[in-house]
Amino acid sequence: MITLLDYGAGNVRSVVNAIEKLGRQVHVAGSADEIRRAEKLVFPGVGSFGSMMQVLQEKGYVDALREYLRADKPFLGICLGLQALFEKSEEAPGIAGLGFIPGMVKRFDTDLSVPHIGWNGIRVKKPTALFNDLAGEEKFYFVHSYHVVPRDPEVVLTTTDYGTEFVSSIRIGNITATQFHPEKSGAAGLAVFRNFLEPGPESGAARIDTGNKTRLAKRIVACLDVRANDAGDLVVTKGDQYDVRENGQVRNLGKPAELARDYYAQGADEITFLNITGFRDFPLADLPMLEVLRQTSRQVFVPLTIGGGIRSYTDANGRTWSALEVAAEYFRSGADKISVGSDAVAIVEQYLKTGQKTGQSAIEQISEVYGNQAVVISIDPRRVYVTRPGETAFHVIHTEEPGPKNEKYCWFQCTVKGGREGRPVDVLTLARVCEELGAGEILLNSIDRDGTNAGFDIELINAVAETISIPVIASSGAGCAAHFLEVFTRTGAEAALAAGIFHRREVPVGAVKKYLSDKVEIRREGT
Ligand code: 1PR
Repeated sequence: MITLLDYGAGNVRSVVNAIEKLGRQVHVAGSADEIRRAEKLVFPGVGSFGSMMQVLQEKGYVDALREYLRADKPFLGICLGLQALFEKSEEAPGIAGLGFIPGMVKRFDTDLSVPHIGWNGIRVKKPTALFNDLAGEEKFYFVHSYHVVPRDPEVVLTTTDYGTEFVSSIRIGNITATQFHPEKSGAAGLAVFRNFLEPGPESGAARIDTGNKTRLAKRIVACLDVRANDAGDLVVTKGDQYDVRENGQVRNLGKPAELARDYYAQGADEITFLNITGFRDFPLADLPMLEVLRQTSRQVFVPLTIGGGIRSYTDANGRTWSALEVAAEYFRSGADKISVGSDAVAIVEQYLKTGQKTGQSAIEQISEVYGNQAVVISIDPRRVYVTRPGETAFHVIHTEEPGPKNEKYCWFQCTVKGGREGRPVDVLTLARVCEELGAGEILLNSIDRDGTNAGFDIELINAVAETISIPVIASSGAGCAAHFLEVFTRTGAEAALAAGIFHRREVPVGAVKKYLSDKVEIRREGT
């Protein structure tokens, strides 16, 4: 029996799903005694170091965990489950970790985007059965701003490069812990779980460190815009410049969970669901959408993002739900990240009025509990042309794509409610403030390019990527594989998202990856 330590934050669902996929049962520990009695313990940590240690203390788990670790029983820590083993973290000064491994946890000190999000490689430093059946070139999914620094180099199992070489997993006896997420790392991650659950003799396959630096892959994201059609069925749809109706009917391009599974099999590095009418309906009443997430997360082992309607609500019974509660329900159903759209614009407008952080906004609250990496801001900007920069107070760029009256300048206006309403905020201000409030990633759409197949808006993406240091997911307009190459070589985007070309099967995910494979760093699985 596998025991899972769930201290209440983040997505343990995906770890349960990965273990069950391998035909094993999981018992979720509900007390310190169950931790002590466990035979094999998996500890997936999500969120922030301080809040994790606080909850472990409150639940009385700290001593039980220390005893378990000292007994050298099989243990697999994941992400914060690795960091917890150390003495302390720069993320939460003054708060003690479990102190099982001498050393500390430090923030990345690099010019690259932080968090380090995406698929990166590992260099295996010592023999282990954990990577049996792997070739050593696989990539694993990382998402973190802090990394461990053990005092004793002997504990290092693998390292990874991201600006600097950092420790990406450790092993001491039967205690193993990884910074990367095996449960989100496709077939390679499932192999790691299998090797932990059924350890065989070490086969040596993936233990050679070639000395080559590992490289973070550019991510290809498949996006599924989901809503109920006029018959009430939840369907994947797709708009042209956000208009999803054709001859009066909502376009129906397939079933959400089925399409997500297909894209995973084809090698998509992430799947994003956008509940595009979530802004007007209470999303927790949308049980089919939660069910889509549950089904998908049982079969798709790459990160899942869900957006649409993440804000506070008062339901029909007068009960008020905070955005954090809405997000929590999505995380419980299998989401790894949530994306906030309309509410982010409202939050930023409020912030600009007062210049004060309140700690109460959806962005602050969700990132506090689940970590910055779990909060994506989905922006729906539209170009507004002007003849000269001083004509408006918003951030203006010079554009090579003149407006209808040959205007040479434009700004990018944020919209809400699926592009239906423009707001007095420009995209650069929105992205900057959201980063400050704790967002971990920007999903940058473009209403002008959406569904046009005309390519990504390079000017927009460059303007945003140069303003912030968190990763940007370029979105809208992909019409062919070359557009992905263009966005990766001409902008600092870390990921590129497309919808229409995948749904219409014009260019499958695998074809995009094949085209990119000798041109930019990508994850090869599924191609
Ligand atoms: O405002 O927090 O409730 O979130 C609503 C979410 O739904 C937002 O993320 C918003 O972008 C999205 N949304 C709302 N209405 C529409 C619509 O199309 N009518 N879809 C919509 C936005 C944009 C992209 C699309 C890319 C790629 N979809 O994500 O997938 O443009 O398309 P392409 O490759 O075919 O060009 P809230």
